[in-house]
Amino acid sequence: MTTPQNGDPIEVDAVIVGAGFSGIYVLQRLRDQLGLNVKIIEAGTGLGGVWNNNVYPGARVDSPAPVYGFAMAKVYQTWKWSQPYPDQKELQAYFNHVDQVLSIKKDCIFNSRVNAASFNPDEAQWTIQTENGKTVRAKYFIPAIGFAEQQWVPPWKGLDSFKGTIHHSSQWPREGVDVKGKRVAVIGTGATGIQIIQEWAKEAAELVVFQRTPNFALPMHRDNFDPEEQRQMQDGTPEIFAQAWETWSGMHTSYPTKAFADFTTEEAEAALNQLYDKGGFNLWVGAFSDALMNPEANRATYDIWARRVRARLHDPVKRDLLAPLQPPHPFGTKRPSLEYNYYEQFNAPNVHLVDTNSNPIVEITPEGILTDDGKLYEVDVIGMATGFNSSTGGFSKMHIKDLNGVDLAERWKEGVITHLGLMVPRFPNMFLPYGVQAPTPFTNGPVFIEFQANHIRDLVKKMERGGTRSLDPLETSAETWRTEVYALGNLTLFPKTSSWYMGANIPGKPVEMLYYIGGIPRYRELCGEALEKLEKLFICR
Ligand code: NA7
Repeated sequence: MTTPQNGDPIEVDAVIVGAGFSGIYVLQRLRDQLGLNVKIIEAGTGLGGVWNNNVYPGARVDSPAPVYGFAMAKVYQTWKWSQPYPDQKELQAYFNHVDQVLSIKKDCIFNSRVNAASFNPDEAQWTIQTENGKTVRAKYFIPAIGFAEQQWVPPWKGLDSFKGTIHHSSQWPREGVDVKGKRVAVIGTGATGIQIIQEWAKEAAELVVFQRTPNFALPMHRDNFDPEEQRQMQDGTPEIFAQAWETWSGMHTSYPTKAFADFTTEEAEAALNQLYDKGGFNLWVGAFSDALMNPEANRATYDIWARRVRARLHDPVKRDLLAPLQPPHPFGTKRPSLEYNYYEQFNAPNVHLVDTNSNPIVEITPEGILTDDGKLYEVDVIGMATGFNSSTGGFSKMHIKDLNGVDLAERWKEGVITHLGLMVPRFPNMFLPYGVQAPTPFTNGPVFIEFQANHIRDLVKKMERGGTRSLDPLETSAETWRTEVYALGNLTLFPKTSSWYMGANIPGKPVEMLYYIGGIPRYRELCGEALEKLEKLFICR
């Protein structure tokens, strides 16, 4: 690495943007296994990505330990998880542990947001700039910004006029928000909304929940591990990772092999009830191999879910809104969340539910939230859990330019184009881990990212050995990949639902299958084939 003089650019081999799981994995692979000079540029204050930034009440991962973690022995052998579903504080401590073991922070530039990147084909170099005036040059450019970089707040009239405070989940004050004795509202009932609601319902004087679509939430069994369980888990971790590596989603779980038609009604109900009781994402994974493709199998799954949840709710109006008899969309085609006592909270007299599907929010006034029926809900604090412009949104402010100066955001305006969700034609030497058109949100992130980091390492190694200065996929390779992503999506029920998987939560965003549903093992095979056929599928210069 060249030592910069008075504002000269920093020169390295690779620049990664983001110090979450992806950024750390890629740094470790390129730096420690290939010996490259690598820097991470991170907008936040520390390691962890969303686990450093998302400090809203109740923030907790819904993939279980230890498989939601790094698979390096020196990391897991020296760390004990205290909870099956670790909360944000434990994850933050975990990332500090990761730093102690892997020495990550020494190669990070914190508090710096990338706002421009362009590739010079003559020099085969990326120039990356940050808002605070830093310039870094590198052969490889790896935006590892996750899928939740760009928050979404519906443009309601009057947002700025509110006299109380509004906090989006991704920009929560680190010192917390005291809601004791206050009237509060939560807008949105995705994974985030559910976590905030579970906490605020216990503390606030009145909580008003604004729900547009019910979340088909599943039980999270989250009692802390005892020392014996911790020891057993640590001993079993290598095997758990090895098993997770082979599954469709990178989770340590088994997948159904029998279709719905192979079950009697009684057998199907028993299997579904068992999965509901088991908790976690087991019911999402399903009792039937065709649960996400066959409307009948899907409906049977929904009916058991609704029956179980309805039994937990006392108020008939809330019951019909939270777990209606008719599903508003096929089960599992919006991401189900995990809940602990979400439904029981609605039995408390201070927790109110407003259906914004039939009665939308029309305005935020100085006093509170006004709905279409003219009713004003007066509150002191609003928790905005309205989600993200997933995956593509985060690139809009990075101004990444292709060989012809075309912005990536512009390139994707009419629909995403990538090869294997990892590279984009005309953006040479740029890799997008945990990105769009990859299996990303259907996977347990760390396991999937480990594979992608290995694949990036292997591509870079091959380039370095072969003297390849720049590599980007052919347009035809990317077109073929998009066709594959769409075709697989169309075999499922996902396109029937307006979800962020389809880009449908953001007005004006093209509605398309944004993620690859073929699972990690198949995706891995395809990446392996691509590595073998570089000259056929890529432009190698
Ligand atoms: P999500 O899952 O996108 O949830 C956003 C929620 O906000 C969802 O319930 C939306 O209802 C609701 N929403 C969005 N816009 C509106 C408007 N205009 N009016 C009313 N309600 C609205 O985001 P999360 O932060 O909960 O979770 C993101 C991911 O992070 C999650 O899946 C995990 O992987 C971690 P809708 O369903 O669109 O009707």
